[in-house]
Amino acid sequence: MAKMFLTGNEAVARGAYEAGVSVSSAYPGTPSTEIIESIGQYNEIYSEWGTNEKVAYEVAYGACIAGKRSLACMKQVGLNVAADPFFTSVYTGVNGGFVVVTADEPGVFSSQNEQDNRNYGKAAKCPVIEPSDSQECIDFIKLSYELSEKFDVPVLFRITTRICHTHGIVNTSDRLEIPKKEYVKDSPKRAMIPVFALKRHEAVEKRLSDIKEWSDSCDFNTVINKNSNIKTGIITSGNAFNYVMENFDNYPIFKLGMVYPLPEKSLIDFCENLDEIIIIEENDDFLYENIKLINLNCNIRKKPSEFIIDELSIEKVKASINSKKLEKTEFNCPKLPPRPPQLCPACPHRALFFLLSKHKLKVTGDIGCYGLGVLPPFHSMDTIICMGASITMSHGFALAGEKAVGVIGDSTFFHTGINGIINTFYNKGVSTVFILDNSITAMTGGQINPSSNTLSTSNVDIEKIIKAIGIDDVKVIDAFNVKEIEIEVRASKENTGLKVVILRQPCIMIRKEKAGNPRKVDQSKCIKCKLCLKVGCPAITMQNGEIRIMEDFCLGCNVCAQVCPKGAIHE
Ligand SMILES: Cc1ncc(C[n+]2csc(CCOP(=O)(O)OP(=O)(O)O)c2C)c(N)n1
Repeated sequence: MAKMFLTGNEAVARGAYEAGVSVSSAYPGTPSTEIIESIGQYNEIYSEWGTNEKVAYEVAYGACIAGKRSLACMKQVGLNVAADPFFTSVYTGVNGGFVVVTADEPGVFSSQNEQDNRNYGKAAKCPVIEPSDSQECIDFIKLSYELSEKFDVPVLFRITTRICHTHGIVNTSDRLEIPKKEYVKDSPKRAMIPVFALKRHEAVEKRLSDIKEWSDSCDFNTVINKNSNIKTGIITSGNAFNYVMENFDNYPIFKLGMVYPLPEKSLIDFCENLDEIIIIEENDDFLYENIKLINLNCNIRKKPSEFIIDELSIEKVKASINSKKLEKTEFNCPKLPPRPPQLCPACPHRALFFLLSKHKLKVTGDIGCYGLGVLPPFHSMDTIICMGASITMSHGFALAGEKAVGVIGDSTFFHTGINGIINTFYNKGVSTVFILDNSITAMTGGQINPSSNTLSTSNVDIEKIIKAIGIDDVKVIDAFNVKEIEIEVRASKENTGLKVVILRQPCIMIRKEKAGNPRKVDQSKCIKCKLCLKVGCPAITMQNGEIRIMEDFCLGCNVCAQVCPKGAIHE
C-alpha cells in the first residue's frame, strides 16, 4: 500500500492498472490526454492512440467483448464522435468489464464547447460515475469495473479539468490479476439487427432499474453530517463537492459518486428531517432536473442559472447556498502581463496563414495549433466547428456559391477529415484543401498519429491516400516555401475542381535541430514597412523604432526573410 502523489489522470491510470485492465485506447484531447500517457508506464496494459474516439472506443470495446477488462478515454467532445458505439454498446453489454472515461471541461480551457456529458449517461441509459479527487479516481475506477461486470454494462466515468489536473496523495494497492473471460458467441445479444435490438432494449430498461435499486446500497455515494442541526442539506458531486467543503463542511451533505441513476430511497431518507436542500453541481442542472422528479419531502433549490456557464468557484457556491450576490475575492498578487497564444517560432503553419490573410481568402478551419489562425495578426479562419469540418464545410460553401479553402492538420485529417475528402471527391465538389502535415498531433502535446515516423507504428503517407482516392490534383510543398504556397493560394481563387495541397515540415517541437541559422535585420535596408511583423513570429519585435529579430528565439525557418520586400533579412 504505497502512498503516491498523483493527478486525477494519473490516478485513473493507476486505478485501471490495479483493476486488472489489459487493453486501453484513446484519442488525445485536453483534459484527458495524460491518462493514456500515464498508462504507458504499466507493461501489463496494452495502450494505443486511436485515429479518433470512435475508433478508440471500438478497439477497447472489442477487447472487452473478447473477454478482457478494457478502457477507452476521451475528452468531452470526443464522446460525440464515439456516441454511435457508446449508445449501442449499452444494449450489447460487456464480457470483461468496460469503462469509458469522459473528461469534461467546465470553463472551456481548450475545447470547442462546454457540454456536460452526464446528459449522455442518461440518454444512453448508462451508469455515470463522478469522482472528486485522485483517491476516488483510483477507488471508483476499480468499483466501476465491478459495477460493469455485475450488471453487464459499460460505465461512463466523468471527470473534469480540475480533477484531471490536480495532484493528491493516494493509497495504492497491488494489481488484481483478472483472468480473461471465456468468449462465447451470442449473436442475439451482440449483433444488433432490429429484431434483436428491440429485445435488448427490454434488457436495458430492466438493468437500469436494477442498478437504480442497487445504487441505494452502493459504495459510490456518501452522506456526511447526517445528524447535523442545520436544516438545509446539500446534494453535490465531483469537483463541486470540494468547493462545498471549503465553507459548508458542517452541513448535511449527500455526496453522489454515482450521478446516474440516482439512489432514490437514500435521497428520500436524507431529506426526511430537512427543510430544504440545495443542489450544487457544475455546468448543467443535471442533478437538479433529475432529483426534482423524486418525491422529496422538502423544498429544492439550485444554483443561479447564470452559473451553468463556466466553472464553479468557492464564491459561486457561497452565493448559491446563502442566496446572496456573488462576491469576487481579490487576490493580492501582481498581475501577469497578458500573453496571447501564438504559433511557435519556426512553426510550419505560419507561412500559409500569412498568405491566406494577405489574399483575404475565406477559410473553413479545423482544430489544431492552426486554430491560432483566427487570432491576430492573421484573422484568417472563418469557421471552426469540430474536428474534420474544414473539408466538408469548404464543399458546403462551394455548393452555396461561396469559395472557401479548407485547412486541416495531419492528425485531424486521419481523425475525420479523411471521410470529408472522399465525400467531396465522389460528389464532384469544388474545393482547395490545405493539409498541414507536421507529422504529429501538436496541439495536445505531441502525440503520434499515422503520419508520425516511429519504430512501433506504421507510417501512413497522406499523399498516397489522396491519390488512392482518385484525386489527381495533389501537390506536396515545403511548408516554409512562401513563393510556392502563394502560387497555390492565388490559384485557389480560380479552382474549378478538387485540389489538395500538402504542406510538409515537421513540428518544431519534434525537430532534432533548428530549421536554419538565426536571421538578422540589415537596418540599412529595412524600410520599416512592418510586413515581417505580419508573419506573427514571437522572435520578431519592434524596439526603439527598429525591427529586430531575437537571436535566441529565431529557429531559422526563413519565412520572414521571404516576406521582406527589400531583402533586409538574412542569415
Ligand atoms: C473530437 C475532438 N477530439 C479531440 C480534440 C482535441 N484536439 C484538438 S486539436 C487536436 C489535433 C491536432 O492535431 P493536428 O490536426 O495534427 O494539428 P496540429 O496541432 O499538429 O497543428 C486534438 C486531438 C478535439 N478538440 N475534439
